[in-house]
Order: sequence, then structure tokens, then C-alpha cells
Amino acid sequence: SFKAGANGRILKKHCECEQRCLSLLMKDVLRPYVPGYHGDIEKDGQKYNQMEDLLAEFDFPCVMDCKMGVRTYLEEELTKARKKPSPRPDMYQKMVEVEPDAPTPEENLQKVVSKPRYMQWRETISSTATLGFRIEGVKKEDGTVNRDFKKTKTREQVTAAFHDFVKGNKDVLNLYLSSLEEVKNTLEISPFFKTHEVIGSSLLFVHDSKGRAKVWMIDFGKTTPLPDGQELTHRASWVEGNREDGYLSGLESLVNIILSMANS
Ligand code: 4IP
Ligand code: ADP
Ligand code: MN
Repeated sequence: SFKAGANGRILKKHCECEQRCLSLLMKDVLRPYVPGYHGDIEKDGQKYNQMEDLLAEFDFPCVMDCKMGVRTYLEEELTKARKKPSPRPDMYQKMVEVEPDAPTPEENLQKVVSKPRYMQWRETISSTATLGFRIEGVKKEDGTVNRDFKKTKTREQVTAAFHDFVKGNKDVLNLYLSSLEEVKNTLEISPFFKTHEVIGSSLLFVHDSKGRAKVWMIDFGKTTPLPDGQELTHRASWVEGNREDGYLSGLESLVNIILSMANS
């Protein structure tokens, strides 16, 4: 769903919700921590959002995508699944490939699962449910990609993955730590963040051998505004209806892990 764009930009398949968020973010205190947004364009009959390529100023970047929050699906997925269940054979397949014993006897008979069932299963086999974030993938400087983090769940497993990602480099860890702390301090005062449920969004970690390392917020396809006057803590436990996403609790556990690594 991505395409290379002109002069240090990338094109991501257009999404109304993401466009709305990126436009608002350009006027928010979070602007330094999200890709610059350059409006939408049409190319070969497909509409795209144009944004800054965050990798452009790095050479041979190492990249990690961490999906933030304790919940990775919208509350409306639950409502939809109750009102009009749409059985997902593809999600059943993805489930048995990772954990043959995961489906219930009934799911095995039908060879389908519901979307919330799949998403909740992904949350609990990874660190999402317990730590409030999970590693989705890593790209090394040679371009090789590793997406094999579905069962990276414990603090020890996450630490090992980060250790491998930074190759034990404490300078890189300390740069990431300052960057994470800046993002966190800015989130705490951001009007955008207060008034949005942030689901499925990632922190993108990027460093290279020249000693640059920074974290950005990306992917606002499932970031949605709250009704007028309503705000989130991003820390309170999620109960269906309260729309809490656990973003800040997840960021705190992430900071905590990187801090322990930097001091060890
Ligand atoms: C994917 O599962 C991700 O959870 C996607 O979320 C989600 O997309 C997909 O749902 C789901 O199949 P795997 O990562 O395990 O393959 P994200 O885009 O945040 O990574 P959406 O955004 O649609 O919930 P479907 O319904 O698009 O298949
Ligand atoms: P999707 O909505 O399809 O999940 P994302 O926005 O999460 O797409 O992006 C998928 C991947 O593309 C990210 O993990 C990251 O590696 C890369 N990416 C996304 N946005 C940018 C950007 N602005 N600059 C550089 N790389 C990006
Ligand atoms: Mn994504």
C-alpha cells in the first residue's frame, strides 16, 4: 500500500481517517514527532496521502515498528461482530499457523474466527495485553526484514529483541531514551492526543551507524476523535465503552525497558 514519492516523500494508500489526523497533527505540539504531511494526490487512478519519508536522512537505517496500546482494534469491531458477524477464514488460518491449538473446537469445525477474537488472541500471545505495546517488525541496515515477533511477549523477550536491534550499543539506547521521553512529555500536553483514541498506531525507531537515533509516531488509520468534551487518560484500564487505549501505560513500560537496558 506504499509507493515512493517525489523528493523525500512516500505515498501511502489514502485513508480519510489518517488524512484527518495528519492534518490536525500538523497544527499540534506533536508535529515534530510525526511525518510531515503534504496533502493527497492521485496516481494511476489511486488516491494517496503524501508524507515525509522518515528514513530519507539516514544512511542504511535500522528500523523497528512497535505497535502501541493495550488494544489493537476499534470498539466498533465488537459491535459489528455482535450485530452482523463476519466469519474470517483468513484469520483462522493466520491463527493456526502460529498456534495450532489456539482455536476452540467450534472454531475448528467452522475453520473461521471473528475479527475481535483474532485481534484479542494476537494481543495476548504478544506483549500487547501485558506491556501495552508489541514489536511488529524490524528492518536491518542490509534491508532484511524480520516479522517473526508474534510470540514476543515477556519483558525478557522484548529486551532481547531490542538488544539485537541496537547490537548492544548503549549510545543508541540513550538516544532512543531521550527521544521517547520527548515524545512522552509532548503527548502529555497535546490537545490532539487528549481528544483521540489512538489504536493500531506505531512508534517507529530509526537509527544508523552515523549515530543518529530517533522515534516517530506513525499510522493513524485507526485513530479516532472522541465526542465533544470527552477526553482519555490513555492509562486507565479499558472497559468496553470507555475507549481507553493504554497508549501511555505502554509507552511507560517501553521507556522502563530501554532505561534498564541503558543502565545495565
Ligand atoms: C492484521 O492482522 C492487523 O491486525 C491489521 O491491523 C488489521 O487491519 C487486519 O485486519 C489484521 O488482519 P496481522 O497483523 O496479524 O496480520 P494494522 O493495520 O493496525 O496492522 P485493520 O486496520 O483493518 O484493523 P483486517 O480486517 O484489515 O484483515
Ligand atoms: P499500515 O497502515 O499499512 O500498517 P503503516 O503506516 O503502519 O502502514 O506503515 C507500515 C510500515 O511502513 C512502517 O512499519 C514503516 O516501516 C514504514 N513507514 C510508514 N510510514 C513511514 C514514513 N513516513 N517514513 C518511512 N517509513 C514509513
Ligand atoms: Mn500499521
